[in-house]
Amino acid sequence: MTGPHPTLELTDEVARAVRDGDPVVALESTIISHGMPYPQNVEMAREVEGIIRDLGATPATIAVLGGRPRVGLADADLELLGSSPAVDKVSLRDLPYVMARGGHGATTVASTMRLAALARVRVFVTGGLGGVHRGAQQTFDVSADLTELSTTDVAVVSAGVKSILDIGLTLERLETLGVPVLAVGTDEFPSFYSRSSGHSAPMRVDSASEVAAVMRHKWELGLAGGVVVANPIPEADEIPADEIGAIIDRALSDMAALGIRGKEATPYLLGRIVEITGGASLAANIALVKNNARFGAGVATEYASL
Ligand code: PSU
Ligand code: MN
Repeated sequence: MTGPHPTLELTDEVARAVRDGDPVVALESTIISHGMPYPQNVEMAREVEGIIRDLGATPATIAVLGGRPRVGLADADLELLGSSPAVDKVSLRDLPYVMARGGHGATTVASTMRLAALARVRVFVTGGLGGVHRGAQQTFDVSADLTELSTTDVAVVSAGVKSILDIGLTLERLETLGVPVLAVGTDEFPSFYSRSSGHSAPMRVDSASEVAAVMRHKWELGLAGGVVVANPIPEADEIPADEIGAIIDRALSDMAALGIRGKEATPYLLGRIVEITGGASLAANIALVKNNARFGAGVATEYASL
C-alpha cells in the first residue's frame, strides 16, 4: 500500500494503524544488516517485532528494498536484510543514491527517522545512537544521526551511546542542536553496555507518559526535531564500564591500525567488539534492544492516547 508520501511503501497493517492513530513503533535496519552477526540479527529483529505486538502496538521495520523505501516488512525481508551482503548501509546522504540504483539499503537512525516521519510515525526504537566519534576534533566524524535529531520530529528510544564515541561531546552537540535528552529512571546518561557513563543525564523521566508529554509540548510549540530517550540496559544484562572500556579501546586501536574511517567505522567497531568478547557483547546488545522495545511500545501507546 502507498503511504502518506507517494514514494513510501507501507504495509496495510502499518498504513491502517497510522490512519487510525493507533500506536506504531518504527525500527531501524542497520542494526540488523551491519550491527549484529547472522542469524542472531534476524532472530533479534523478529523478537523485537513480537514484543511490540504483544504490547498492543504495531512494529514498522524500515529499509530500502529494490530501491523502494519500505515501512513495515515481511519475515522474508528481515531474512534478506540479515543475511545478504548486497545490503548497503544507508544514512541520509545515501538514500537517493540507493533508490536511484534500485538497490537494497539498511537504514541508520538518521534515515530511519526521516522515513518514519514521512510515514507519520513518531516513535522509533533502536539500540544505540550515532554521535561524535572520539578524535572528531581532527576527523570531523560526527554521525548524521545528530543533525537529523535537530530537524525531524521523532522520539528515538536507545540505551544511550557506546563509548566508541565521545559521550561528553555527543551530549554537547545535542544541547546545541536543541534536542531534549531524557534518561529513563536514572540521573546518569547510560553508555549502551553499561548503566553508567560518568556523564549526568541532562533530564530525567520515570515513565512513558512523561516522555509522551515532552513530545507533545515540544511539537505543539513548533520546536522541530527529535527527542532522545536514553533507557539504560537492565542491571542483569549489563557489562561493567571498566570491563567493556578496555575492549572498546582495543577495537579502536585495531581500527586505527587498519585505517578504517567514514561509514565503515561504526560497523567495524561493533563487529570487532563482538569478536573480542566472544559474543558476550552480543547478548547484552540483544537484551537492551528488547528492553527498549518494551519501553518504546509504552511511549507509542501513551502518545497515541493524547
Ligand atoms: N551504534 C550502535 N549500534 C548500531 C549503530 C550505532 O551501538 O547499530 C548504527 C545505527 O544505525 C546508527 C549508525 O544510526 O550505526 C551510525 O553510523 P554512523 O556513525 O556512520 O553515522
Ligand atoms: Mn561517521
